[in-house]
Amino acid sequence: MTRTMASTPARDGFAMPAEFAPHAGCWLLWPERPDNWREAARPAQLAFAQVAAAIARFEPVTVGVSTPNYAAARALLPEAVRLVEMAHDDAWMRDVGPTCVTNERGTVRGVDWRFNAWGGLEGGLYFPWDQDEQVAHKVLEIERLDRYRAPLVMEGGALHVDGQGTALVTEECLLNPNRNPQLGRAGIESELRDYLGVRQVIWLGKGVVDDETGGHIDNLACFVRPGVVCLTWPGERSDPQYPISHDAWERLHAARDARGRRLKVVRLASPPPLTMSAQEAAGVLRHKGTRARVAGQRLAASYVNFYVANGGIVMPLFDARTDRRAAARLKKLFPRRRVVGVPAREILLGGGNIHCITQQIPAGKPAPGAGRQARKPK
Ligand code: KQY
Repeated sequence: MTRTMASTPARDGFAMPAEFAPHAGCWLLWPERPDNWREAARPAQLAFAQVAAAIARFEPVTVGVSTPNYAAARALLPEAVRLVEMAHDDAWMRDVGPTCVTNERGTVRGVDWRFNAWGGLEGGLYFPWDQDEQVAHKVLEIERLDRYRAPLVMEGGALHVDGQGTALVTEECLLNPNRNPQLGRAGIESELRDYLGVRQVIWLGKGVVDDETGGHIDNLACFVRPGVVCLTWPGERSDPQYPISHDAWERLHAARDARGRRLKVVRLASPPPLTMSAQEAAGVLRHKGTRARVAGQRLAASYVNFYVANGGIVMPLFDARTDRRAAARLKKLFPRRRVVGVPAREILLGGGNIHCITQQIPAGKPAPGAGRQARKPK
């Protein structure tokens, strides 16, 4: 049994490791809802299966799928991928899965954030989201990891850490009153210190233009290693993304990390502006309460939305004009990892990308006696 701890990770000596630290494995969810994924989610399922297969080259992968979709998913996924039945509302494991923390002894525990579908009734993307809200707990049960239930509405895609005490977030997302209106900047920083075990929070301004999550950091910038941040950079100054990336560039250069270091910032050129076609939009079922998909809508495409696996980088491919350059850049940034590209337009049409659909479980060993005794049942 998974214990729900009455304390906080920081108090217990736990902190979130960086994504580039070793993993025990990776989790995804199966895309199913026809009001977010076109053509009853079939093209997205093919793309997710390719992502799962690519990550499975580097580390164990588990996919959560609803009961009616189990057989079809099993047929599309490689045998090496473990498939488990798990109810969910949509397929964004980064945001609905646990954020894992570790201590010096290698014990892994999970933070289970409150989830409100990126804004609840004030701009959230769908209703209801009660199945998504239970995903993190279920993953922790299956992984036999103890759990911290955080009081904060938060998504895994809204934060990055360097594993040495620094977190990277955006104001657009974390200070949006549709997440934690009772908390200001200081209150949110204090919760991040408690639940991620960080000492320094670096605030960027806005996220990627038209990112429906409300400015997730995982589409804008990420740590490549401690002291080095990779930032999405548009091709044209006239692009509305330009002032946003420029502002992030300036803030990153003005910042110090938890160890007092200045940051090196590396630009990762974005694909040219991409939009949803009329045919793509027409394939999505309209449903009251779910964000509509409209032809001509700009897609929040960013190569920063890659997944760091053990020994690999699984990156999205968007456009033949820019993919190769982005892959070469990532290869340079991660010289000891193999860069694998996966065609990701179908994931992008659903509002996110490879980083958003994955969640790593850090390597570690379970605490001796973990799960023998419940401390605070919920
Ligand atoms: O960016 C993410 N972490 C998730 C994207 C969610 C989009 C929902 N339609």
